Amino acid sequence: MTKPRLWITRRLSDATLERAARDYDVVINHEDTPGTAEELIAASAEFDAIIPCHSEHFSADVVAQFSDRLKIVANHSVGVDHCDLPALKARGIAVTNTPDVLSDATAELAMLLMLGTARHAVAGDRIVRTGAWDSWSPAFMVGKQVTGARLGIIGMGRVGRAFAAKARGFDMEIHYYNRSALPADQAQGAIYHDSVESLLGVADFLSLHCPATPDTINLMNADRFALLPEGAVVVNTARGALVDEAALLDAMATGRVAAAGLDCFQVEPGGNPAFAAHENIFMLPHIGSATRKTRDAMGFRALDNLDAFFAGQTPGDLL
Ligand code: 8YV
Repeated sequence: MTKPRLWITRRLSDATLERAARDYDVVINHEDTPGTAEELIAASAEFDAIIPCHSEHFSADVVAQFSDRLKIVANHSVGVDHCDLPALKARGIAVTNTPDVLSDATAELAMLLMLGTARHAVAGDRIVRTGAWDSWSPAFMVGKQVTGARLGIIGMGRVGRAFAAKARGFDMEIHYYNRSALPADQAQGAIYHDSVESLLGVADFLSLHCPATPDTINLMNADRFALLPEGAVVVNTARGALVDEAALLDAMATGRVAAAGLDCFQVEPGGNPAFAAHENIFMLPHIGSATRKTRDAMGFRALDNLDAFFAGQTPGDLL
C-alpha cells in the first residue's frame, strides 16, 4: 500500500521522525525556521498531511490557495491560534493538536520563571558570572517570597491546572479566572473569580495560561496592569499576544509590576529589544514544552492523530 505523503515543517524529535518515516512518505522542510505561506501552499499540492508547529500560519488567505490534496493538518502544538479553523474546516481539512502531553513541561517552565523573577535570577547570575560580586549584606538582592503568596491564574485549562498543582507544593493561595468555574475535583480549592479584574486585585503573582483568541489579544493592557497589587510578578508561558508589551514596560517603570517572566513575545523569534535592558525581566525563547520527554510525546500524539485519520477513524484530538 502506498504510504500517505507527510510534510513535516521542522525537525521533530528523533523518535518521532523514526516512527513517521516507518508509516509515511516523509519530507522535512526546515530544521528551525517556519514554513512560509508559499511553502505551505506548495506543500498542499504534494502532500496528504502536514505536521506544523505553532509558528506556521494557516491564514484564511493561505488556506484559500490550498490544493485539494491536503487532507489533514496535525499540529505539533496545543495552541492553534496560527490556524484559521473555520477556513480549514470549510476546505474539508481535518485539524488536530497535542493537548495534555505538554502541560507539565509548560507548567514547570512557568514555575522556573516565577521563582527566577521573584529571586532575581537574571541579575544574580550576571553578578556572579561577570566577577561583579564584590559585597554581600542581608539587604542584598532581597526578593519576593513565593511560598504562601497569592497566585492568580488566568485560564484554568490543562496547563493552568498543572501549574496550580505545582504551586500547591509552595503552599500558594491559588485564585483563578476562567470562563466558568471548575468542578471541585479540578479546582482543588482554588478560588474562582468571575472577572479578570477581580482576579488581578489579589494576584501578587500572575500567570497566564489562556489561548490567544480575538478576545484575549492584549488581555494584559495598561488598565489591567494598574489593577495588580503593587510589586506584582507577571509570568507568561502562553502566547505573546496576550500582553501589551509597551504597557508592561510602563507598569514596571511605576513599580506596579516588579518583575516579569516571559517565554512568549509579540514577535517571535526575536522577542522585544526594549526588554533587554531590564534584568527584572527573565526571558526564555518559547521553550515551554521543550523537554525530551514532552517533545517525543507531542510528536507521537500528532502521529497518533494521523494514524487514526488515515485508518478512517476520528483522530482523538480532532478540533
Ligand atoms: C510549542 C506551543 O513550542 O503547544 C504550543 O502551543 O506553543 C509549544 O508547545 C511548539 O508548537 C512546538 O512545536
